[in-house]
Amino acid sequence: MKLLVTLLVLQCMLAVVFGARPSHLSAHNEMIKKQQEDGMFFDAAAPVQYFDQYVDHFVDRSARATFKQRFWVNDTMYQPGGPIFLLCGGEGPASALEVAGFFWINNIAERYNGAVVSVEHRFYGESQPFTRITTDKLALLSSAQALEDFAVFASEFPRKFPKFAGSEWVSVGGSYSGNLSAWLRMKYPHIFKAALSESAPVLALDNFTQYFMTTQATLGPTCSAVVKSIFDEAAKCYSTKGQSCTLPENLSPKMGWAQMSALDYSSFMSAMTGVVANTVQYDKDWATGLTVIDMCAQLEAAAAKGTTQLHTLFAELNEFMGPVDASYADDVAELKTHTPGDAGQSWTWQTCNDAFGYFQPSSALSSQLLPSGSITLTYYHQLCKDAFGIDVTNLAARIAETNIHYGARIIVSSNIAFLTNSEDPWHNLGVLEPLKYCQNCVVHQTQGHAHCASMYAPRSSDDAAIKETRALQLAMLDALFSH
Ligand SMILES: *[C@@H]1O[C@H](CO)[C@@H](O)[C@H](O)[C@H]1NC(C)=O
Ligand SMILES: *[C@@H]1O[C@H](CO)[C@@H](O)[C@H](O)[C@H]1NC(C)=O
Ligand SMILES: CC(=O)N[C@H]1CO[C@H](CO)[C@@H](O)[C@@H]1O
Repeated sequence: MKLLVTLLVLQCMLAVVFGARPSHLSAHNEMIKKQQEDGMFFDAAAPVQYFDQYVDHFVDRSARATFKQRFWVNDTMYQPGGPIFLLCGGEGPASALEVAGFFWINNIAERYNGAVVSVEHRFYGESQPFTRITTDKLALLSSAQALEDFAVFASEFPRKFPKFAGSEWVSVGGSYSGNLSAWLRMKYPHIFKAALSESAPVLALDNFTQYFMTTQATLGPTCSAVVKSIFDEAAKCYSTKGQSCTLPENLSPKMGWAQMSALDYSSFMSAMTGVVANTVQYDKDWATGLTVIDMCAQLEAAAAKGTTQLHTLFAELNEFMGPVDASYADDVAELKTHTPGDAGQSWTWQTCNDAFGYFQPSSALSSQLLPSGSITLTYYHQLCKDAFGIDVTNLAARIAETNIHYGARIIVSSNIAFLTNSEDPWHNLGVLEPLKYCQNCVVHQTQGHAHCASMYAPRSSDDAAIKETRALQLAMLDALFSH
């Protein structure tokens, strides 16, 4: 569970990711109930369909096995010749929800008489090439294979559904799939005419210390200090081997403080950051039921009453993220189980093997929030090694290679919208400067919003900043499609 908190915070819809984990069903159900009350759930459910996808795109075509890749179509708004918006799956299960009106893309489709199609990413949800997964099979889980999946899907689709012949494709994605979306347009401009890419970390980075710096900035100084007091207490418990420690049992490791190794300590501390990091990342825009303002008000009020009250509240808040208790051995064991559909495992594999990095250590620069050295880069590197046998001592070199290969922030293309959000810790790895070689492209940061903010269906509470971000995307698409 914990690995979802530390590494998998790179998905637009947190609930869907958490839904994959049975141990958290109760928290998940609570959240769904809340969303239903907010009118965020939909009666219509497009039927699930399956596409025969190649397991390995890079071997001889005649030798290729296939697997069933899930997808959903909403063509309610479609008129012949209208564009098809392909929602690229990311690092979690996909569902009918994605084409039901949960996202703004349905309104866009309506404007251009288009269709919305959601395709699940290989190795996530039920789109599993193998029933049993071993490390050598995981080699087929890569962004390169995933991009081919989407390109092959879009090319073959009109053959399966002739009424869509002649339609042009627009790729759409947020977070990791925002990266895939932009990439599709850049790699296959003959298949994808345009791309919407929000909150995409286009820069691979091993030592992603800015994650907690933005988290800290979004919380603000007072709230950061309150949170820091809890983490400092944990640091004290660890360094004194529990001799001097006021944390209650539900904020303490099961193994006991005295037994903790440095790797256990990193594992534990990254779990401790769960509720804080996720509340910041999904603030307002995607209702987890807790906004930064709510959370900080509660934490500050509890802190004013005393340490015990603060610790009790923090444990309660963290409950939703799963028990804070964590150990390095558990992390490795969880990653080694190789269960198909285990998003935590698949995503950790990709960060190690696809050389994305995206690891989130504490640093001297985020020391207003996290004690220095509490979450180390060594911890993440060791996980790659112990769970998957991937030696990441040269990860920095491989990441440099990935960035050279794909250009990172130098985008030579057209018709791509790169959106970031100022409160989102991931914005640090996004496209932030105007692009010189990208025609009819949008580079824009929405102030005061979190991960994937403009992707969600419009609400009456939308502010001017979100409206502007939407208008910029429509202006880009208006130049391409009639409405
Ligand atoms: C398709 O999209 C429209 C417009 O958002 C929505 O009203 C409808 O319920 C959707 N249909 C399905 C099956 O999701
Ligand atoms: C990671 O980056 C931080 C600040 O950017 C730096 O202080 C630290 O030494 C780096 N760690 C490693 C292992 O490179
Ligand atoms: C277009 C794009 O966003 N590409 C990036 C996707 O992510 C990888 C790894 O972070 C980058 O190397 C690509 O440049």
